[in-house]
Amino acid sequence: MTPTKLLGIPESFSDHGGGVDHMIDVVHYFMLALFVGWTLFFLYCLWRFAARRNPKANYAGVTNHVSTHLEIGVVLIEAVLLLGFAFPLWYDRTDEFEIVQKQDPNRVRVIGYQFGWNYHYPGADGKFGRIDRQLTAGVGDPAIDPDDPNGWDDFLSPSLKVPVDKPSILQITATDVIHNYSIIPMRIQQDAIPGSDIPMWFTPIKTLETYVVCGQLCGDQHGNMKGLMEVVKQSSFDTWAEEQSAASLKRNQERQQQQPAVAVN
Ligand SMILES: [Cu+2]
Repeated sequence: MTPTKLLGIPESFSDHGGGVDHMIDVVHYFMLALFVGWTLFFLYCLWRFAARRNPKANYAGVTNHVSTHLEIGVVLIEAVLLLGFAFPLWYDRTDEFEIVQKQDPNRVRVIGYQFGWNYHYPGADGKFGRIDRQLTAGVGDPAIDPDDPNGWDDFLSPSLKVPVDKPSILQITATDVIHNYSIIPMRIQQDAIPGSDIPMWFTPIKTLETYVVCGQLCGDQHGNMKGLMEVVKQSSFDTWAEEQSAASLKRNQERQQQQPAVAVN
């Protein structure tokens, strides 16, 4: 029974999740060792310095350096945790991001708002339409420039759908206040900040249906920001994305035709 299991942390379903869980386990074993060690020390002190064993006060106090050595030991272990586990894990993630960017990942923009998540997919051309925050139609709007042809096949989704065994890069933003996009089963989260587009990435290793939540208290309905997430087979993801993209393209082309021709001189 590892600490992650004991604490009821949901199972990990991402490629890098095992590393995060290992880190959580190591920290908890260390905390357990500290707890047991300091408790024993405390009990020893109660016995060693009890009034009945020491009827006369000793003004010299402790003369050995055991506690100093213990403290140094704690500092060393903490340094090992930070330099030996946390930094390499972080380095791995940031270093691999460069590689993942070149591997034709699945890309999605995530727009947080009070109180929900909106998803913007680039469509069949793989290119997002130009984003212009001045054009926003309100809270949760992805603010796609309707005049940019790259955006005509883009489509929106009220839930997140990603293919299994393929890296997904999510660009996280918000339209009102700071939220935090958290996918606990993927062991990943990122603040959603108005005006910023911050990437986060992960590779799901199993098909499943799960939830995303908001990890930042953002208002009275914060608790309702639970959103559906589906990890599906690549083939069914492709079918879904193609359908959505084609429908969106058709809508946008019709809209384009309905618009009165602009006089060009
Ligand atoms: Cu929120």
